[in-house]
Amino acid sequence: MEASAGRRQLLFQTGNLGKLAEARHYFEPLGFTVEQFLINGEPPEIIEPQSDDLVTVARSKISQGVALLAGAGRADSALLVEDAGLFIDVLGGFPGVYSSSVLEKLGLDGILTLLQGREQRTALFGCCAAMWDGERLLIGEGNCTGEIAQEARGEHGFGYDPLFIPDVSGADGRTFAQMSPEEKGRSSHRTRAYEQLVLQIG
Ligand code: ITT
Repeated sequence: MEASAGRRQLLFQTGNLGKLAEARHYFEPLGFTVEQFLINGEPPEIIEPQSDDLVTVARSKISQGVALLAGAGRADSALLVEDAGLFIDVLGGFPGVYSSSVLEKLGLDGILTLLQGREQRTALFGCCAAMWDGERLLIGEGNCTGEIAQEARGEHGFGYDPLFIPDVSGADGRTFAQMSPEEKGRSSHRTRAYEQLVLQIG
């Protein structure tokens, strides 16, 4: 891992600036500088495999990313990728690994419409984070269970946050988007996945 002035540099291969902000929030106090991985000023195009498993998708993203790093002569840099998804029980786990395109095409209102009249609204947010530390591939997984709100609420966060009420103590029925970044960070699927990664970093 590259280090400057005692801080380690971590490149995050993502096009999602909400994820980037949360990665910075988590890793920077641990002594990392987190930068978005860009090639010619753009996040590199990554082909996501057809799979209903976050780990398979994250592994594919990191191997494509490491090949790009190597092509850029930076194979010894540390690289982070992740794949996340919202799995709604009554919809058989939908949108799951399709969360990104479903959010783009149906939006939060589309999810609320699919759940109209449903009492059963339990869901799980899952995250698989994969890190290349310059020598080894590390995998961390994290989940957060909760339920889908009756309407979108809150201004913080990104993506599905206005719909997701985590079932953690102190949430008091608030969505992730109604919580500060610190509060979401205490219990999120992403934090749990990152915690597993950090345990493996040398
Ligand atoms: P990448 O470039 O990193 O792949 P992405 O936005 O495509 O970014 P994912 O496939 O991992 O990322 O995420 C699936 C969708 O779930 C996407 O629309 C995200 O905005 C959303 N999402 C992921 N983590 C979330 C979180 O913590 N809170 C709310 N929505 C989240």
